[in-house]
Amino acid sequence: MDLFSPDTGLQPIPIEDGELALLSRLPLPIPNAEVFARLLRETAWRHETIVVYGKRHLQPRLTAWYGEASYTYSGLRLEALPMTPLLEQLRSAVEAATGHRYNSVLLNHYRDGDDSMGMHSDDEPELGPRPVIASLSYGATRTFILRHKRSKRTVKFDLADGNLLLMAGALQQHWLHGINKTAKPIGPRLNLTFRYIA
Ligand SMILES: O=C(O)CCC(=O)C(=O)O
Ligand SMILES: [Mn+2]
Repeated sequence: MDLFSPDTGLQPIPIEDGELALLSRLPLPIPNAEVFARLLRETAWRHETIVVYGKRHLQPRLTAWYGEASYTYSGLRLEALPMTPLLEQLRSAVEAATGHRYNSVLLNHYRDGDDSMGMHSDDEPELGPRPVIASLSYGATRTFILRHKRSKRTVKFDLADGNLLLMAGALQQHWLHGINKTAKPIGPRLNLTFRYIA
Protein backbone atom coordinates (compact mmCIF):
# COMPACT_ATOMS: atom_id res chain seq x y z
CA MET A 1 0.00 0.00 0.00
CA ASP A 2 2.31 2.77 -1.22
CA LEU A 3 -0.39 5.40 -0.71
CA PHE A 4 0.08 5.34 3.06
CA SER A 5 3.64 6.09 4.07
CA PRO A 6 4.53 4.40 7.38
CA ASP A 7 5.41 7.56 9.32
CA THR A 8 2.11 9.46 8.93
CA GLY A 9 0.36 7.55 11.74
CA LEU A 10 -2.39 6.53 9.32
CA GLN A 11 -3.53 3.02 10.18
CA PRO A 12 -4.57 1.02 7.10
CA ILE A 13 -8.01 -0.61 7.35
CA PRO A 14 -7.71 -3.77 5.22
CA ILE A 15 -10.49 -3.92 2.64
CA GLU A 16 -10.86 -5.59 -0.76
CA ASP A 17 -11.16 -3.46 -3.92
CA GLY A 18 -10.04 -0.19 -2.42
CA GLU A 19 -7.84 1.55 0.11
CA LEU A 20 -8.84 2.94 3.50
CA ALA A 21 -6.83 4.31 6.40
CA LEU A 22 -7.64 6.02 9.68
CA LEU A 23 -5.79 8.55 11.82
CA SER A 24 -7.31 8.87 15.29
CA ARG A 25 -6.51 12.56 15.70
CA LEU A 26 -5.40 15.02 13.06
CA PRO A 27 -2.50 16.94 14.69
CA LEU A 28 -3.51 20.60 15.13
CA PRO A 29 -2.47 23.40 17.49
CA ILE A 30 -6.17 24.05 18.32
CA PRO A 31 -8.34 21.78 20.54
CA ASN A 32 -11.01 19.76 18.71
CA ALA A 33 -13.80 21.54 20.61
CA GLU A 34 -12.59 24.89 19.31
CA VAL A 35 -12.35 23.63 15.72
CA PHE A 36 -15.91 22.31 16.06
CA ALA A 37 -17.27 25.58 17.51
CA ARG A 38 -15.56 27.71 14.87
CA LEU A 39 -16.68 25.50 11.98
CA LEU A 40 -20.25 25.63 13.25
CA ARG A 41 -20.13 29.43 13.53
CA GLU A 42 -17.99 30.44 10.54
CA THR A 43 -19.49 28.17 7.87
CA ALA A 44 -22.13 29.46 5.43
CA TRP A 45 -24.43 26.46 6.03
CA ARG A 46 -27.16 25.80 3.49
CA HIS A 47 -30.18 23.51 3.55
CA GLU A 48 -30.30 22.37 -0.07
CA THR A 49 -33.19 20.92 -2.04
CA ILE A 50 -32.19 18.03 -4.29
CA VAL A 51 -34.12 16.24 -7.02
CA VAL A 52 -34.21 12.43 -6.72
CA TYR A 53 -36.21 10.50 -9.36
CA GLY A 54 -37.93 13.76 -10.36
CA LYS A 55 -39.05 14.59 -6.81
CA ARG A 56 -37.81 17.51 -4.74
CA HIS A 57 -36.46 16.78 -1.22
CA LEU A 58 -34.74 18.82 1.44
CA GLN A 59 -31.42 17.12 2.21
CA PRO A 60 -31.38 15.54 5.70
CA ARG A 61 -28.37 17.66 6.77
CA LEU A 62 -26.83 21.08 6.14
CA THR A 63 -23.96 21.51 3.66
CA ALA A 64 -21.37 23.98 2.41
CA TRP A 65 -18.81 23.87 -0.38
CA TYR A 66 -15.49 25.73 -0.29
CA GLY A 67 -12.49 25.77 -2.59
CA GLU A 68 -11.42 26.58 -6.10
CA ALA A 69 -14.01 24.93 -8.32
CA SER A 70 -17.78 24.55 -8.42
CA TYR A 71 -19.23 21.05 -8.15
CA THR A 72 -22.37 19.26 -9.37
CA TYR A 73 -24.05 16.29 -7.69
CA SER A 74 -27.65 15.00 -7.57
CA GLY A 75 -28.57 17.75 -10.03
CA LEU A 76 -27.31 20.37 -7.58
CA ARG A 77 -24.71 22.89 -8.64
CA LEU A 78 -22.59 24.13 -5.74
CA GLU A 79 -20.70 27.39 -6.26
CA ALA A 80 -17.45 27.34 -4.32
CA LEU A 81 -16.82 29.90 -1.61
CA PRO A 82 -13.20 30.90 -0.91
CA MET A 83 -11.71 28.83 1.93
CA THR A 84 -11.69 30.57 5.32
CA PRO A 85 -8.39 30.80 7.28
CA LEU A 86 -9.56 27.88 9.46
CA LEU A 87 -10.37 25.72 6.41
CA GLU A 88 -6.93 26.60 4.94
CA GLN A 89 -5.34 25.53 8.22
CA LEU A 90 -7.28 22.24 8.26
CA ARG A 91 -6.43 21.63 4.60
CA SER A 92 -2.69 22.09 5.30
CA ALA A 93 -2.85 19.70 8.26
CA VAL A 94 -4.77 17.11 6.21
CA GLU A 95 -2.29 17.45 3.30
CA ALA A 96 0.64 16.93 5.69
CA ALA A 97 -1.05 13.94 7.34
CA THR A 98 -1.97 12.21 4.08
CA GLY A 99 0.76 13.26 1.64
CA HIS A 100 -1.86 14.36 -0.91
CA ARG A 101 -3.19 17.71 -2.13
CA TYR A 102 -6.79 18.94 -2.04
CA ASN A 103 -8.38 22.04 -3.58
CA SER A 104 -11.97 21.76 -2.34
CA VAL A 105 -13.91 20.72 0.72
CA LEU A 106 -17.54 19.66 1.21
CA LEU A 107 -18.81 20.27 4.74
CA ASN A 108 -21.74 18.33 6.18
CA HIS A 109 -23.55 19.27 9.37
CA TYR A 110 -25.57 16.40 10.90
CA ARG A 111 -27.70 18.36 13.37
CA ASP A 112 -28.80 15.28 15.34
CA GLY A 113 -29.53 11.55 14.88
CA ASP A 114 -32.28 12.31 12.35
CA ASP A 115 -29.75 13.70 9.89
CA SER A 116 -28.04 11.25 7.56
CA MET A 117 -26.36 10.69 4.20
CA GLY A 118 -27.67 8.09 1.75
CA MET A 119 -25.41 5.37 0.36
CA HIS A 120 -23.37 6.80 -2.53
CA SER A 121 -19.94 6.79 -4.15
CA ASP A 122 -17.88 9.92 -4.63
CA ASP A 123 -17.47 9.14 -8.33
CA GLU A 124 -18.25 12.42 -10.10
CA PRO A 125 -16.08 12.71 -13.26
CA GLU A 126 -14.26 15.81 -12.00
CA LEU A 127 -12.81 13.73 -9.13
CA GLY A 128 -10.98 11.46 -11.57
CA PRO A 129 -10.94 7.64 -11.67
CA ARG A 130 -9.23 6.82 -8.34
CA PRO A 131 -9.88 9.83 -6.14
CA VAL A 132 -8.11 10.37 -2.84
CA ILE A 133 -10.69 11.78 -0.40
CA ALA A 134 -9.80 12.79 3.15
CA SER A 135 -12.74 12.86 5.58
CA LEU A 136 -12.37 14.75 8.86
CA SER A 137 -14.99 14.47 11.64
CA TYR A 138 -15.79 16.62 14.69
CA GLY A 139 -18.47 16.36 17.37
CA ALA A 140 -20.78 13.38 17.86
CA THR A 141 -19.59 9.90 16.91
CA ARG A 142 -21.50 8.40 13.95
CA THR A 143 -21.24 4.99 12.29
CA PHE A 144 -19.72 5.03 8.79
CA ILE A 145 -21.16 2.29 6.57
CA LEU A 146 -19.52 0.83 3.46
CA ARG A 147 -21.33 -1.60 1.13
CA HIS A 148 -19.59 -3.42 -1.72
CA LYS A 149 -21.52 -2.83 -4.94
CA ARG A 150 -21.18 -6.40 -6.23
CA SER A 151 -20.81 -8.70 -3.19
CA LYS A 152 -23.04 -6.46 -0.97
CA ARG A 153 -20.61 -7.10 1.91
CA THR A 154 -21.02 -4.42 4.57
CA VAL A 155 -18.25 -2.89 6.69
CA LYS A 156 -19.10 -0.53 9.58
CA PHE A 157 -16.96 1.49 11.96
CA ASP A 158 -17.38 4.57 14.11
CA LEU A 159 -16.01 7.97 13.15
CA ALA A 160 -15.30 9.99 16.30
CA ASP A 161 -14.26 13.54 17.15
CA GLY A 162 -10.96 14.42 15.43
CA ASN A 163 -10.76 11.24 13.31
CA LEU A 164 -9.35 11.49 9.78
CA LEU A 165 -10.43 8.78 7.32
CA LEU A 166 -8.63 8.45 4.01
CA MET A 167 -10.45 6.79 1.08
CA ALA A 168 -8.38 5.98 -1.99
CA GLY A 169 -7.55 3.55 -4.78
CA ALA A 170 -10.57 1.86 -6.38
CA LEU A 171 -12.77 2.35 -3.29
CA GLN A 172 -15.28 4.72 -4.95
CA GLN A 173 -15.56 2.43 -7.98
CA HIS A 174 -16.43 -0.68 -5.94
CA TRP A 175 -18.06 0.56 -2.73
CA LEU A 176 -20.93 2.78 -1.58
CA HIS A 177 -20.71 4.64 1.71
CA GLY A 178 -23.09 6.59 3.92
CA ILE A 179 -24.29 7.56 7.38
CA ASN A 180 -27.62 6.17 8.66
CA LYS A 181 -30.03 7.91 10.97
CA THR A 182 -29.79 6.81 14.60
CA ALA A 183 -32.43 6.69 17.37
CA LYS A 184 -29.72 7.41 19.96
CA PRO A 185 -30.03 10.91 21.44
CA ILE A 186 -26.87 12.49 20.02
CA GLY A 187 -25.56 15.96 19.40
CA PRO A 188 -24.34 17.55 16.19
CA ARG A 189 -21.52 16.20 14.04
CA LEU A 190 -19.50 18.03 11.41
CA ASN A 191 -17.72 16.21 8.60
CA LEU A 192 -15.34 17.72 6.05
CA THR A 193 -14.39 15.79 2.90
CA PHE A 194 -11.30 17.27 1.25
CA ARG A 195 -11.16 16.50 -2.47
CA TYR A 196 -9.12 17.37 -5.55
CA ILE A 197 -11.31 18.69 -8.39
CA ALA A 198 -9.54 18.63 -11.76
O1 LIG B 1 -20.20 12.28 6.96
C1 LIG B 1 -19.44 11.40 6.53
O2 LIG B 1 -18.66 10.77 7.25
C2 LIG B 1 -19.49 11.05 5.06
C3 LIG B 1 -19.53 12.25 4.16
C4 LIG B 1 -19.52 11.87 2.71
O3 LIG B 1 -19.57 10.73 2.35
C5 LIG B 1 -19.44 12.91 1.67
O4 LIG B 1 -19.39 14.11 2.00
O5 LIG B 1 -19.41 12.55 0.48
MN1 LIG C 1 -19.05 10.54 0.20
